[in-house]
Amino acid sequence: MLKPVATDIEALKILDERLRWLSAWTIHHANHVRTSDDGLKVGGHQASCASMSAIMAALYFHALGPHDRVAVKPHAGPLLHAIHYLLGSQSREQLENFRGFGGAQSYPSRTKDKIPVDFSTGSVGLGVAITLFASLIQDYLSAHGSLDEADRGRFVALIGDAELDEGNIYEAIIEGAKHDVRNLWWIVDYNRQSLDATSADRMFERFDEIFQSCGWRVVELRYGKRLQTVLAEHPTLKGWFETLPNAELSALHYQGGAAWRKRLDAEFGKDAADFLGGYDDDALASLFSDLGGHCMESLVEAFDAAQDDVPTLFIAWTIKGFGLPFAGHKDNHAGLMNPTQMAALRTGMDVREGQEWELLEGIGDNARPGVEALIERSRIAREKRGRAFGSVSVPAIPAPAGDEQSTQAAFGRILLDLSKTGGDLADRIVTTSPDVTVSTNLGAWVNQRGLFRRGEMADVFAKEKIASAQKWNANNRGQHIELGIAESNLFLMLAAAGLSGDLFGQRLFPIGTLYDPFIARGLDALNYACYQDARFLLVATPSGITLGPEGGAHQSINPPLIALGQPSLRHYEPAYADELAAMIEHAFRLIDDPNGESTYLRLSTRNIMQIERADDSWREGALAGGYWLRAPGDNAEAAIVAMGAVMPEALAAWEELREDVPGLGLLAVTSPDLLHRGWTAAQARRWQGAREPSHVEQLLSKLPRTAGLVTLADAAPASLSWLGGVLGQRVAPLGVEKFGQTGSLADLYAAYRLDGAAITEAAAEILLQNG
Ligand SMILES: Cc1ncc(C[n+]2csc(CCOP(=O)(O)OP(=O)(O)O)c2C)c(N)n1
Ligand SMILES: [Mg+2]
Repeated sequence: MLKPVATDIEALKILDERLRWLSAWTIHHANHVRTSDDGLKVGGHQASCASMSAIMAALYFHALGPHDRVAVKPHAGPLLHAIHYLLGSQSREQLENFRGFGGAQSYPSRTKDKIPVDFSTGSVGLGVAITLFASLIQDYLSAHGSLDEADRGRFVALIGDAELDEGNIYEAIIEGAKHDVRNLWWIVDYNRQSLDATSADRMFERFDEIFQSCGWRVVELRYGKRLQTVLAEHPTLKGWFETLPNAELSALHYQGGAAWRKRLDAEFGKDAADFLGGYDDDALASLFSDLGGHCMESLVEAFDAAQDDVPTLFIAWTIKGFGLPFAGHKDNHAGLMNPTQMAALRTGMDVREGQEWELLEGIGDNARPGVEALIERSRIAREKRGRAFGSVSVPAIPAPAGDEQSTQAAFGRILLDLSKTGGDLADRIVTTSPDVTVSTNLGAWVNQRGLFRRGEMADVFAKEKIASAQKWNANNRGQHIELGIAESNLFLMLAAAGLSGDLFGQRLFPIGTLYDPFIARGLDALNYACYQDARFLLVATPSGITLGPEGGAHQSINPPLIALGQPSLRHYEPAYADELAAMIEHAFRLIDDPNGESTYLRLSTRNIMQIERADDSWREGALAGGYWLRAPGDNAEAAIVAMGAVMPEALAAWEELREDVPGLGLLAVTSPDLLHRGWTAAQARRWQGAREPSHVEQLLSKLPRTAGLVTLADAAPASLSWLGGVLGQRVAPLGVEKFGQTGSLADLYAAYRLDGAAITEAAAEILLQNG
């Protein structure tokens, strides 16, 4: 990093003001200038942007290196667009269409924005924590020899102070401490205001302690240089200033110089007279607004001083809405300047009417060369990076042998085989699990490939020759990253590892395992990973009441419905080991495919008899969401439609009923998610003239419209009952609608109506209705 010279500081201050202008103008334009057809409020956060324009100017035009990656707090999105506008990587057209269809997005989006966005943000807290996991992945890649020292960077999160209430941040720093995380800068825009109000006082001493105890350095930027000097000369004033509650401080910032004067006069009387005599109202307001987060000298100095790799929390004091008419007002979060206020700001910033979008408008001739030079120097690596895809060859993955198997055990075997066979794919797999590595059958893989730690960590039990199936030496070549029990961290880890191709130019194949019911625990982080198109394989096992004796708290019910509604995540639920092997192979291909996605496998601990296959014709259907395990006859009156671990009940019922129900078929559904998507996509295509029916339509058209479907899943019955809507066939849905409980499979299947008797009754009902 180049050392700033005095003229750079001046140029940075000018850029700070340009960013404040451009972000405010972009939002104003979308709300007040662009015509609106629907009368909907467009919105935007002028105050949240003004609060951190200096911080972002100091970062992007001074402190950031070409390999640094930044998560920007969602409501500062317009500042990021303004920065890229100045750098030449954002177009005026995109800014004019801010929050419009296809325009610059409200909150930074990796996939939808045209500018390079390192991490999408929106759901506060998650953008912060993903930087920590990205840094871990950087260390992982370096340790594995896949990333040159020169290509390493720092991970920066720009955080709103109220964002620090999100618990996932603390889960992340605890995990980070275990892994000696480094190269992080988290910068808090400490404007002491949230969305609703001013934030709680004195929490910051606590935040300091929490971060410090996790190994972080905390740097507080409370005062700008001017205010710091003045307060140093007036210790009593300083003492008073530092005990002002957040709400009072914000109110004074909003009210301005006259209010400061009145307040100081009331507080200190004659003692303040001399001091106050030295300032007019504007100067007084400006002095007390000189907080650290608005002072370019302080910011540059602090960033320059933190060049080692110690994770650092900067607490930069700011004023929400700094320099705008609603600065400090507690209601300013979504506040928008009206046209008169905007015109006043424009004049105040020397922006000529009609020249609002001019890049360097209002910058005097003397200052221009300095500003232009700074922009030029910062242009490195600002173009949107190409995403690394399609470079890894995925070998065929054979099904593990065995007449009786569970999908969970088969998963463990498949990974063990991969670890032994080796090759590029196996070397690029990184597994991770929130303290359920052993119970999700990853143990054998870890025995082979080891735990990842930057430093060597011996397995004490193995060294002492104490018998154990798990031999967990840890070193920097290990391929399993063990996490504490925090499912949100699992998904953030998968998000970071799943972006490795984009972030580091090196594709990883991340596999995360957890118990199916605990998906809900990290759901927003899972959605967040999918939202930014991170690629991974999620293996959720065990699932459903099929878990039996372990009971209701561990028996999942609704994850197939979650998956049905989750974009960019494909749900597969295999019954047999060969289906599972095909799905895993396919999931690996999808990870490395530009048009691919992530995969969620819902597995079971139930050992079931494997099926004899005449050929491979089932495979294509299984990967597309379903296939006829027992083809229906002509004019069949009914079919059993079953998914996953309850397939033996479905098969047994099929055997029992097929004589009474002529032509009875058995449809094995492997992905309600894919069937549903295909169905709606085919409908949409039909509007464009394409007639090709979807996979589910083809499957169900083997039955007459009058046929009935008995659907069966160890999950919410709505996972499959919608199938009746495809061709209008009648449905009798069987599934789990109440919380599970302990019991043997026979007891539970009978109580929850997943057994042969229930299938027979459901079939009878449908046939009676038909008759
Ligand atoms: C998980 C989540 N909950 C709620 C919101 C809505 N929201 C957006 S910004 C915000 C307050 C942010 O305050 P702060 O972090 O201090 O940011 P500032 O605008 O003050 O910089 C809230 C509640 C959200 N985006 N994400
Ligand atoms: Mg705030």
